[in-house]
Amino acid sequence: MLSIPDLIRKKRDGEELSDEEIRFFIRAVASKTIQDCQTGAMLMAIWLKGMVSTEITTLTREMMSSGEVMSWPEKWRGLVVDKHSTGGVGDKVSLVLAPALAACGCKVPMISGRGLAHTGGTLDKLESIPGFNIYQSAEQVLDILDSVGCCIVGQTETLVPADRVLYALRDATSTVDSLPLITGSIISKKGAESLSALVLDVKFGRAALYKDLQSAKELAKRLVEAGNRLGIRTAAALSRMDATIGRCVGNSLEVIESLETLKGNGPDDLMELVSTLGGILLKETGLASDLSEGRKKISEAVIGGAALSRFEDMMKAQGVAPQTARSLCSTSDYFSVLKKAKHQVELQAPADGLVLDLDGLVLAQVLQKLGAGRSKANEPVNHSVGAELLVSLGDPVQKGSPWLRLHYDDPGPSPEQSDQLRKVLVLGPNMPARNKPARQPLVAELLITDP
Ligand code: IUR
Repeated sequence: MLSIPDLIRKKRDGEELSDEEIRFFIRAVASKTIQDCQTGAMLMAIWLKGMVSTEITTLTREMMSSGEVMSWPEKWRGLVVDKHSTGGVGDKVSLVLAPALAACGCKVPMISGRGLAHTGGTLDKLESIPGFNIYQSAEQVLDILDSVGCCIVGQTETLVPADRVLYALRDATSTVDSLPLITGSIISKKGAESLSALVLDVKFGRAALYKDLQSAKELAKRLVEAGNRLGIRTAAALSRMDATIGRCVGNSLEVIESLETLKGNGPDDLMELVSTLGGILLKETGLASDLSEGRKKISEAVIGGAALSRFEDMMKAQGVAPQTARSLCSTSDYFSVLKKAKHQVELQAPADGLVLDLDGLVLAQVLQKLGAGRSKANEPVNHSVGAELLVSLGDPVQKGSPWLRLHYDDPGPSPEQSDQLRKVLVLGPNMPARNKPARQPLVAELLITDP
């Protein structure tokens, strides 16, 4: 007879748990027949002693099987894909990537999350569009994928219930940052989507979960391995997260930047991420023969307008009035549809110089406090709060010229917050172009397993 205290002791003493023991634990979690203190103790034992890769695979599989597992029509075999990002600042990749992949022939049941702490969430961004409904049943997802090819929705109650319980207790027991637990949580949800291929955007840098490339790579390897073991063709990109992705941060502003990108006017860094992540998925599904063809197909879908048209259809399928969707996709009068903050103020450069750094973490932290983000789950966010960067890394600026436009509602930034905002911009001496330090590549490494 298995007993929970025995399993906790075993892991506490650094022993490996068998498949049967992990299954027993996860079933007890999902059926709520285990006490929270026991789950918390097991989480801490896993945090302290870790898990070997066979344990992680079993944990992931059992978590996945704790709820509904989606199924797709046979004709979509090999084409169902998704992306997961470990969280960033200004990360609006999903809004561009999902419709671009759909335009290239993929089926994309993208299950996204909300923002927490300083990182933004795709669902919050989409909810700044009046009428956009992120709650869609499994049948509705199937219908939307059939007619449009992509949808972006929240996690349903029935998908991976064990993760919901474990995640809340990890938060309460300081065990969020455990490789086996992160891997189980992320990959079990992707497994329940019955994906053919998955790409992970694992970020590193000051505004990322992991600050250095090495630890981000450790996580990426675990995720790729767990995904592949569930039968999903899984690859990862390690991308830098120090400044912001694109120039806009904040929910409505990021929707605007995504729409501009879908109209062919996107910033280089966002386009690079979208085409790399999308290119990997097209290669993995066989819709492109290699990464470079995949990248090209994704860029063409974005630049040529095919992705914009899918985005418009997706909005309509997810509850946005046709008139509203049309207006967002055909004009640039975005604030006739999206809510604009009460105040806009421009910050001016304190001196002449070259933009050496833009601190995405500090910017995101101030915006979060001004209402763009939440500090605990389920808090509402103010969709119109945000900021537009008016300069990019490496740009020369002149004293007094505007470098940031802040959008805020009352009460505005406190004197300390204004001080922090000024520190986002780091200037260095201006210099001739040939002496400028080379920009670090946005995508540092790819982890792609060849079959
Ligand atoms: N996102 C998830 O889905 N699970 C996790 O554990 C983390 C982020 I950290």
